Amino acid sequence: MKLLSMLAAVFLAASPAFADGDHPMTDGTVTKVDAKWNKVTIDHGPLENLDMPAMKMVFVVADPAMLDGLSEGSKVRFVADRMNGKLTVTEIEVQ
Ligand SMILES: [Cu+2]
Repeated sequence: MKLLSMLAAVFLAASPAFADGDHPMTDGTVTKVDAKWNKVTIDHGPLENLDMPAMKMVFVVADPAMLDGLSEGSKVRFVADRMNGKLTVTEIEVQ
């Protein structure tokens, strides 16, 4: 039973239809990718879960692999949250 629910969780996480999760995804445009420091600068719309208005700012990424496929000018949808005190991208997809 445990294994089955784990598999279900993996399946749900991998399915774009469920990507919204707890937080709605926010639109943004990547303006800089910093692979050395696992950071990405995003010109983003309002982030309701962080009570943040639209702005351009630097985020840490939860997983360095998230930077693959991102480049200056990429249109993205993403979720950000505070992790260990740092504003961190927890999900991101290129439009
Ligand atoms: Cu911001």
